[in-house]
Amino acid sequence: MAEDIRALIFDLDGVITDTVELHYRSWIQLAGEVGLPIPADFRDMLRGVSRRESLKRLLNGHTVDEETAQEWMRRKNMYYLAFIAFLTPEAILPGIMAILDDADRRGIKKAVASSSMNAKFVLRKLGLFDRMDAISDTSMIPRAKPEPDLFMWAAGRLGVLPSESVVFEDASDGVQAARAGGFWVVGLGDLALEKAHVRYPDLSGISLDEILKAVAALQ
Ligand code: B16
Ligand code: MG
Repeated sequence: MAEDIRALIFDLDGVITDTVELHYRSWIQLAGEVGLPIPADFRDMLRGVSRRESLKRLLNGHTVDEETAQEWMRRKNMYYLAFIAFLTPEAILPGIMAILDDADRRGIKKAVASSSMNAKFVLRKLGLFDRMDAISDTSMIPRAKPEPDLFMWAAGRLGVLPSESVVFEDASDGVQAARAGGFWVVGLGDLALEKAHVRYPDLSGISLDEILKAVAALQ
């Protein structure tokens, strides 16, 4: 039953805001400086994967020593921090605010679970930090998606079961992580998210009521 859903857990990048593009531009800047070719589909390869895994995908089979890897990740993050410094609430993706407002009216809790170590900073810039009942990110939970840890910690913090929670994800690693934890999953975007329980291109015009009914129909 839809009434059994007690929490919504949102991925950040690609769900609440489109920082995918800013991660991409930061890696491109680094790649240009150090002379690395950009793999085809690199933008989508970055979705939901950790900083370390993003570098691995950029290296595309090449290897660098640990000192170089650390320096490149640090530089990429510096460029990313410069981009996100300009984020404002206008960067919140369509549909999110209405869903958060409706969750509040219904007494449904809200959390963010992100593979980004910058998640709290981004949420502050978007004006959403104080609207969340829990926030988990890889600065505190080191095992990124596709491991379920980020979602499990958020549910524990909220005091809800995974089966009482709906996760919103735009990346296959994120869908895999949420499914591994036993959560209901709404997949967003045009990537192959066939393992999500419910799918939408994005949340524009999608009400929480519609989402809860779609989940209830599967129970
Ligand atoms: P950082 P999410 C992920 O965030 C991004 O999708 C991914 O592109 C990024 O590499 C990862 O966070 C790590 O970010 O370098 O800031 O720690 O989708 O899980 O909210
Ligand atoms: Mg994402």
